[in-house]
Amino acid sequence: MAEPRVATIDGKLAEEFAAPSHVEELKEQMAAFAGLHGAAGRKVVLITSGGTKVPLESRTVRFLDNFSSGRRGASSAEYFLDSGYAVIFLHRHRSLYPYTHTYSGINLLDSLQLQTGGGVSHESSQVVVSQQAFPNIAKILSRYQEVKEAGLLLPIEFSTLSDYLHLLKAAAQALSTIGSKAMFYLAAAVSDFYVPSSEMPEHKIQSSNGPLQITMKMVPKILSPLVKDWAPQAFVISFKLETDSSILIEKARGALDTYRHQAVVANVLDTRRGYVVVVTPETQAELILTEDDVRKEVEIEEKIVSNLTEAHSLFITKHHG
Ligand code: 9Z3
Repeated sequence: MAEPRVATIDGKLAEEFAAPSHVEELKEQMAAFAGLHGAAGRKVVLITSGGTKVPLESRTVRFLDNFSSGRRGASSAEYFLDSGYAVIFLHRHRSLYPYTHTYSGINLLDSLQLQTGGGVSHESSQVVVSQQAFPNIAKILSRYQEVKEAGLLLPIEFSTLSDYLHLLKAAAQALSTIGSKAMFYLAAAVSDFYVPSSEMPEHKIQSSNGPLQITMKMVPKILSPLVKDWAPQAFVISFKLETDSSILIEKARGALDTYRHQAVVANVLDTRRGYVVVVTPETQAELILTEDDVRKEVEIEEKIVSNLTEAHSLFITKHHG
């Protein structure tokens, strides 16, 4: 008899993907965070953000990566916080981060000035931030501090595909205690391919061996156990990225049919900052950033989050009210 699918994925996770050493500790932190905010009547969203690193050698010199900057996740986190959610921000190490993401392109040293106050020693001088170089810095800093003091943002980092898979499973289990109040917003760009640890060379692959040929395996579809077993009552949103817009919606619908979750945010690589489609089993909403929005510095994430938070409220009342 065929083994149940979940057992297969759990088995694969344990066998072929090394768990980060502190996964249990992080799971407890996430469970405590969810319990606290759930008890306070708050909804909790788990945002995944950034790309994944897939090592080609155990003592890793080389790895497969992808384009994702983490801006979608970082910016969305701010809008979720503004909508009253508590946020677990599961993000790629050094990818963009809520509140600081606006300033990611800025050279810090070009934006600061030294005021020496007449003395010669650097210790007695003051460093002044130019508000021109950091637009809206006072407002953003004050909001960041507010969020931090209220304990509304729990940042958790991953680097490799293995870290990501184990931490997402831990997060799903940790959030299962708050049922439909939990939302999963899976914006990270996760590799579809990997080299199992059993097949990975220990040392740096030698170029003296000639051209490199690698066979990669398919990454198990983590959405399946997440929806069916780990957090079956949660509101789950996946993202679908394509470069060919003609297959986008069909792919998004395919994912909904396969995994039976609540919505797919579909986007195309080149236009992802200004156009997405939120696809649900019954509906399809095009979200577009107009020229007027751009002038007013509205971001597409504001529209995505507003669409999904509304749908999440309806979901809670309808299914578990
Ligand atoms: C997305 O589609 C995100 O919107 C982006 C955001 C990664 C494009 P940035 O980080 O970009 O702001 O630079 N995320 C999911 C992409 C993905 O890999 N989905 C897979 C697929 O489409 C599986 S879930 O098959």
